[in-house]
Amino acid sequence: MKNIAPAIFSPNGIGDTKPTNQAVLDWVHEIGKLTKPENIFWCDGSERENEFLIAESLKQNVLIKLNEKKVPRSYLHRSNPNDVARVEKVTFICTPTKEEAGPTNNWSEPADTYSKLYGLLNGAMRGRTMFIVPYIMGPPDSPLTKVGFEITDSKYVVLSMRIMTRMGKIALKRLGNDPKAEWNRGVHSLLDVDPDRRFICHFPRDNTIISVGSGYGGNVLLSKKCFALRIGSYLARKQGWMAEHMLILGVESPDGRKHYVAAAFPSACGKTNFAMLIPPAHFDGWKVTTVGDDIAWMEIREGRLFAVNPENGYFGVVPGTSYKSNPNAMKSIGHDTLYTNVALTDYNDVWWEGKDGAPPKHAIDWRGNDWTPGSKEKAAHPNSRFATPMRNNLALDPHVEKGDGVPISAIIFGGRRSDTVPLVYEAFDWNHGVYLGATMASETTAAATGTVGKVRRDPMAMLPFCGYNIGDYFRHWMDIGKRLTNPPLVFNVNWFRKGENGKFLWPGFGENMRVLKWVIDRCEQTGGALKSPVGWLPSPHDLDLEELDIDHKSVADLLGIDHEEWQKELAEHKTFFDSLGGVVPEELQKQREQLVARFKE
Ligand code: OXD
Ligand code: MN
Repeated sequence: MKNIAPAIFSPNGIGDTKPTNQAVLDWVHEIGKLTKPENIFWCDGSERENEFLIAESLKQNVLIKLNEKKVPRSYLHRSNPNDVARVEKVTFICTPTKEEAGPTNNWSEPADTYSKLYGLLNGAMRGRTMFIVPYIMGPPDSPLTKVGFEITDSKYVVLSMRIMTRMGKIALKRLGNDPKAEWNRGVHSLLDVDPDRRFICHFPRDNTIISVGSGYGGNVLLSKKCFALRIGSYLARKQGWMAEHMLILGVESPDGRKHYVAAAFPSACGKTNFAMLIPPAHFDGWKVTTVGDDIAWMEIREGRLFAVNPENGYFGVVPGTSYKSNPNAMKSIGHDTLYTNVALTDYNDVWWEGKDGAPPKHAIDWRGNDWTPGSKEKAAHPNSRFATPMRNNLALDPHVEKGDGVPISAIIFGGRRSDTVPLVYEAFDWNHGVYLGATMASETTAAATGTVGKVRRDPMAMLPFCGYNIGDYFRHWMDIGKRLTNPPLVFNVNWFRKGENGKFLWPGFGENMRVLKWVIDRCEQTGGALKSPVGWLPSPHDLDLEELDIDHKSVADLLGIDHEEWQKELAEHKTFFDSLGGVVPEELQKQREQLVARFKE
C-alpha cells in the first residue's frame, strides 16, 4: 500500500529536542514500539524547524505554496475528499461505565477500545516519521494552563499545531521533570485515511486521546476539540473550573469602560465573526477586541468568572469570510496562514465562495479538479478552513496573554434559528441562564458530517464536546453559579431569524454591535427591558437602532414572542429533556415548569 506520509530526515540540530521528563519518554517509547516509525522527530517549535518542515511538506505535496505577493508565507493543504469535517459518529468517550459518558456521547469500554486502537496502530508508522509535539494550552504564566503532547505521523498536524498552540520548548519548561505531573497524552496516526478505520477516542480518566484514520483538523489537532473541550470539560468538573465552547471578546466604550463577554454558539454559527466584530460608524469610539474565537477556560476568583483563551490561533471556516462579514479575519488570513480545502486560482491565490470580488474565470477546486463559475461543484469545500496565528488579528485584546484571564461580565448563548427565538433576551438569573444554555438549539452546519440545516438541541454548544454525562455537566454549571457572588448576566441571541419572505430580518455582522451594546447596558444597569415569559426582552427603543436601515415591522418581528411557536418550542424542550433519560437536574426541570407557567399568566 502507498505510504501517504513518507519519513523525512532532518539535519543535526533539527528534530532532536528530547524532553527530560521520564514519563513522557516512557510513553513515547511505548508508542514507538507499537507504531514502528522509521524515525522520531522531537519538535521544539523553532522558526528553523518550521522552515524545514514546510520545505519537506512542499516536496511531498502536503502543501502548495501560495503566491508570495498575494498571500505571503501562506500555504494550501488538500485533505482526502473523504475526510473534510468532524465525524461525531466515530467520536467516543471511553469511561468505565456508559453512565459516566452519558446519553449524548458515543461510549466505548476503555480496555476493549485500547486493544482495538492498539491493533490499528500496530506498525502504522512504518516508513514514516513519528513527530512528538509538546504544547501548552493557555497563556504561559496562567494557573489554568495545561500541557499536552501529541504524537503524530502528519506534517500538516505539526505545522497546524504550531499555529494553534504555544508549541515546543515552552511546554517542556512548563512540564518540568516531575514524572507525576499532569499532562495530556495524544496519539494520532493517519493510518490510510479510511473512513472505516477512523476513530476519535477519549479516555478522560487517563487524560489520553487516540485519533486514527483522519487528517481533518477537528479530528486531529488534538489540542482543540479533543483536549481543550472534551478532556478539558471532564478535568474542569473534577477540578472546579469550566471548559466551554465560547469566544471571548472585550468591548470598550468611548470613555474607556471595558467589559468582557463570553459567547457560546454552535460550530460555524459566527463565533469568529462576532469575536472580531468592527462596530459600525454610528458607534464611533467603541472598540471590540478578541481574546478568543472558539474556546474559553474559566475559573472563579473573588466570586467572579475569569476566562483565558487556551489557544494561540484561529481555525476558522473560510467560505463566507469577506470584507463585509469580517474585515479583521480577512486581514488576519492575508498572510502567514495555512489554508485547507479552498480553491486555488491560476495566480496561486486562494478563492472561496463568498470572497469579495468576482469569482476567478478558472480555478482548481478543493478536490484538485478544474473549476469555472459554471461548475456545479463548489470551488471551496463548505467546511474549508484557515489556521492563522492570533497575532495576525489587528483587534487582538491586549490582555490575551494575561495569566489571570479577563473578568466576564456576560455570557451569551446563541444558535441559528429561522423562527421562534428573538434577537436577544436576558435570563432572570443564573439558573434560568443555565436553562437557556441547556435548551439551546441550532440548525446544523457543515462543520460536522451529516445533514445540514436540521434543528438540533446543542446545550451550551457543547453537544459534540462535553466529555462526560450531560446531566452532570448541567449540575456543574449550577454548582459554579452557587460559588459566584458576582455572576455574569446570561443572554440568548439569534441573528438568524427570518421574515415571512424567507429573508434574514437582522443585518448581522458589524450591526450585532447594537445587540452587544444592549448587553453591556444591562451589565451596567442602564439598559431598559420588558419582562416576558422567556426572559427580559428589549423593547425597540431599548436597542440603539439609529442610522440602521430596518423597518418597524422587522424590529417587531425580531423581538416578538409568538405564543404558538413557543408552545411547540416548550414541547421540544420537554422531548429533549425526556430523551436524556432522567439525567436532567431537578432544578432545570423546575425552570421548564416555570417557563410553561409564565406563558399561562
Ligand atoms: C470548530 C468546530 O472547528 O466547532 O471550531 O467544529
Ligand atoms: Mn468550535
